Amino acid sequence: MDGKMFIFPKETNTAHVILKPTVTKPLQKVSVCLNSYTDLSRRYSLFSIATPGKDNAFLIYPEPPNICSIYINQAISNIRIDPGSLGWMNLCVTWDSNTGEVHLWINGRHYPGGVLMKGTSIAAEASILLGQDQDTFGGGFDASQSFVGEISDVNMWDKVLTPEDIQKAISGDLHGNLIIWKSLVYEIKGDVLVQEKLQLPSASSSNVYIRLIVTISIIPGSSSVTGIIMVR
Ligand SMILES: [Ca+2]
Repeated sequence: MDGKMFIFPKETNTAHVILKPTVTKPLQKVSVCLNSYTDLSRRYSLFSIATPGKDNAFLIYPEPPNICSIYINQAISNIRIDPGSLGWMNLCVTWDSNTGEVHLWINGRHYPGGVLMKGTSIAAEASILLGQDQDTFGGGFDASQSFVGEISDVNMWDKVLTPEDIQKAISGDLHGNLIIWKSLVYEIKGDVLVQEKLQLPSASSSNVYIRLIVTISIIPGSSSVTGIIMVR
C-alpha cells in the first residue's frame, strides 16, 4: 500500500477494511500509528480491535472537536486534545501493560493518556479493522460511529515506540512489525476505495515533509528575523 490510501466515501454500517497481522499473540505492549483525514464533526472509530468478549480491546475513538478517546480492554481514557488537531492527523497511540500508561501523539504533539488496564494483555485472537466500531467480534457496526474520509500509513508494533521512534514513524522511516503498511495484508468489505495518495509532482518518488519555523523579533530601532527550515 506504499503511496496509497483507503477512502471511505460515505457513512455506512458496512464499509470496513480487515487488517491481518503478521503474527497473532497476546500483546502486553502495543503501538499503532496512522494518518487520517476527515471532516466529520461527530465521533467516529479510527482503529478498532475486538477480542472474544471484549469489543473495545483497543479502540481509537476521536470525538471532535477536542476529545480523543482510547479504549484498552474495555477501559476508557478521554484525552483532551487541541481542537485544531482534527481534520488532517498523523496519530500514534502506545500502551504498556507493565505500567498501564497510554500515550497519544497527534501531529507530533504528545498527550498523556493516563493509566489503563495495567497487568492485562490484549488477547491473541483479535479482529482488527478500519472504518467501523465493533460492538461484537468482527461486527455490531453503527453508521453513526463509522469513519468517512481517508486513512493511510497504518502500522502496528508489539512494543512501545519512543518519541524518536514516533518521529521516524511519522516520517515513514519506521515500519510496523505486526501491521506493515508497505506490505499490508487486508480485505475490503463494502464501499471502500484504494487510491494513490496525492503528492506534489516534485515529490512523486518519496515523501517530502517541510516544516518552517520562523520567529520574528523586533527591537525598536532594529529588527532581526530568524528562520529555521527543516526539509526531509
Ligand atoms: Ca465497540
